[in-house]
Amino acid sequence: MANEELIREAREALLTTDRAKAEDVANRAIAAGMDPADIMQNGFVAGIRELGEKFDRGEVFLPELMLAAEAMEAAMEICNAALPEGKSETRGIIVLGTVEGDVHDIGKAIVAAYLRANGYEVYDIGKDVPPQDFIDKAVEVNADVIGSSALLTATLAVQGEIEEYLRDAGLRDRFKTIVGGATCTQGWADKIGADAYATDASDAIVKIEKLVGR
Ligand code: B1M
Repeated sequence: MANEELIREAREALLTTDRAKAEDVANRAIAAGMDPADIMQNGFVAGIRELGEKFDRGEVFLPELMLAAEAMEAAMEICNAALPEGKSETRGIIVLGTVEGDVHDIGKAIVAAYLRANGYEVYDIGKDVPPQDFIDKAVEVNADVIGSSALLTATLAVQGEIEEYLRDAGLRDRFKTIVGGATCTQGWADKIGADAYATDASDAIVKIEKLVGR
């Protein structure tokens, strides 16, 4: 079956919040030798974003969003497991989390999987994480980079708080920072003084590679 057809089915599975179909399409795409990043980004991510736009317009409601998130997580698990193994020597240590007040963790999980597949040691500290916890973990594991994800306009400010907490603790030069998430922009990253902003998981790899300089 052509990749375009599988991509269409993946998008459709998310739009119809059909978890079984999402799993089935993900399995068939991987079995057909499709790049897991391709089916993920162009199929499932495109589908859930389209559903988000429908939610914004009042055409679907929270229960549909929750069901779509479940379907997305199931598909993501299959696609992430098919990503290539990371290299044995670590390219850098990354602490990654979704900021306090925000439970959107699908994008963050994709970024974590891509980083691992590209040879980074990732400490995924979860969702709804207070700013101080990012810093405590980074100190504990001697991280190179602190990465935060924020999807709500209301929670973007927490990414700025991470910068403030780092400055107040005299640790700003010890760690590089990267921010991302649907409502985050390069302008926002510049405003709060983050070292980098990434639009998606592939971009995160490129930006983090520059940050760690390895
Ligand atoms: Co919510 N939600 N949601 N939601 N949700 C959005 C974000 C929204 C844009 C939908 C909309 O209205 N169009 C909107 C936010 C509006 C705003 O603030 N501007 C919204 C809202 C309003 C809400 C609630 C307030 C709804 C309510 O309760 N009335 C509520 C808030 C809960 C909370 O967090 N406190 C809520 C709840 C939920 C669910 C729980 C139902 C579910 C999340 C489940 C989960 O994550 N486990 C959910 C979902 C699924 C969405 C949408 C539809 C999809 C999010 C997603 O998974 N996208 C979303 C619409 C949208 O994003 N357009 C929406 C796919 C994912 C792969 O993309 O996360 O952007 P994304 O990650 C990308 C890049 O952004 C980037 O790489 C990733 C991979 O390519 N990236 C990084 C992300 N983090 C990065 C970090 C990096 C680098 C790159 O470096 C560290």
